[in-house]
Amino acid sequence: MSTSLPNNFLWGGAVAAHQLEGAWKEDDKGVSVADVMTVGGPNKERTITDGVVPGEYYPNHEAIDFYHRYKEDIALFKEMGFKCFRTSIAWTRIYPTGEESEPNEAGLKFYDDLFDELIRNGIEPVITLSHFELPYHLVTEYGGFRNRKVIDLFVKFATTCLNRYKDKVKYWMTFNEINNQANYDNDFLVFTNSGLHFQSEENREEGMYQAAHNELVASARIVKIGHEINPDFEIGCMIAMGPIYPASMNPDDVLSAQKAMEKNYFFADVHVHGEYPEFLTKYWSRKGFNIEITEQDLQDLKLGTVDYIGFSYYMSHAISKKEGYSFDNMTPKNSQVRNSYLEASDWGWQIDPKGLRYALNWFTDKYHLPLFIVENGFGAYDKRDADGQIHDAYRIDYLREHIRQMKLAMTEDGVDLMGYTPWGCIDLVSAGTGEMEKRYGFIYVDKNNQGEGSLERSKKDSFYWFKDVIASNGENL
Ligand code: P53
Repeated sequence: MSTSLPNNFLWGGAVAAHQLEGAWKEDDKGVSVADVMTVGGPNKERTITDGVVPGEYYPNHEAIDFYHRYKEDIALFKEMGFKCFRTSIAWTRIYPTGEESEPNEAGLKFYDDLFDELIRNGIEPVITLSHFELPYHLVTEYGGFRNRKVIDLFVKFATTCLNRYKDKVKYWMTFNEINNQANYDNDFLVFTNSGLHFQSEENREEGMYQAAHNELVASARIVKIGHEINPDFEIGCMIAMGPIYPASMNPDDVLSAQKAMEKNYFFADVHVHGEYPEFLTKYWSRKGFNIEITEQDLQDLKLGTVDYIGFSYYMSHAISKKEGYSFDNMTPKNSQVRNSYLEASDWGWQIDPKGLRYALNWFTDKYHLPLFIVENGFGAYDKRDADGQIHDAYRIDYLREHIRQMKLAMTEDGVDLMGYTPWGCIDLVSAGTGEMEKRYGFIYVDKNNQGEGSLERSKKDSFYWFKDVIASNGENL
């Protein structure tokens, strides 16, 4: 059968270590930022506690116990026909505090076994080096990525991984959704990206830019080191993409949307071009920010530009310029509006399949690099029907419409797309809320928001649907 997608298209699924592995202390794993966050809800933020507090419930500690069940889960991925599987390496399994001089062999061995099992099943590992998993020790000791010392510690960790798995892993990404922290008002986003825990007198925005700079330098150094270790490596960045539309044709709204896009996506400019865009350095000086950037940093950025752009896509946003706000003090919080053309999920995420086509074109026009959709999906409450099955037609609808737009972007617009890995292919702990019941999976996991359940796995309707999508290389939707 001739299909519109290339034969080597990477269909698969995506997860992150801290959201499914559990075993938070096993084999000398250290405490990570994910281990000190409680459970929240649709309108309730997770609480970041002062270390691990007895009596609190931390959903990531056990998660779905993938650490002990990965063979069973990989068998299900294989049954669906996955060509690849995206996960991350938990930094705290390899360097429990981040500061050890020698890596923890038990942690390294776990990922050897995991990658071997994937490869044995014909599934290519796609690996994120930093997915909201900073050692908590580096928060209390150094204030997270604001401190330059953490650049070296992260490069050490990444270099250990790139060397160890150089013959098992070809596709890498450095920092997951590095641009989430552009929303510097949000405690969760700056904590998970960079381990930032602000005191009230600090300038949050300036602190965020410093941490982001340190990460961009670390990323560039890792790209360069990676290519020296194995020239066949494909090393990408990872951007959270939600296009920001103008709420109206009012030129104020149009310009506001453009400016908001710049502030949210300059991270990709630095990853791809190896330098800061002019608008940002001008913005910093207008605001009186003093970001420490050395001559060596500028060289490092130039030498470590990425091979591809990985990105997540869940929703789009709309923005309207409000009276009294200038471009410089607009934030998503004070200027975002609901898009009346779109429906939303139970968590208020606006469903916009065409926004995915828009995003693919936007990235292509701007950067001319291969793209990889490494997250997309629909978080929803699932219920067992009278027949005991989970009929998740809403999830299938969401994914089908997004895949349709993705195909149009490839066939009609000529976008160069490497693959598509829906988020949370097996139910896991939500990053944003810590809930188990915000589900994305093709595979149901029996566990609730309070941590009760057998952890038993079962197939939803979407499991059989996605299997057929992959088998037909995207033709049977
Ligand atoms: P949850 C915010 C906005 C868009 C994506 O998110 C985000 C976030 C942070 O929550 O995160 C990514 O679990 C992230 C995953 C996460 C997934 O999207 O809040 O890379 O770790 O689980 C979905 O529904």
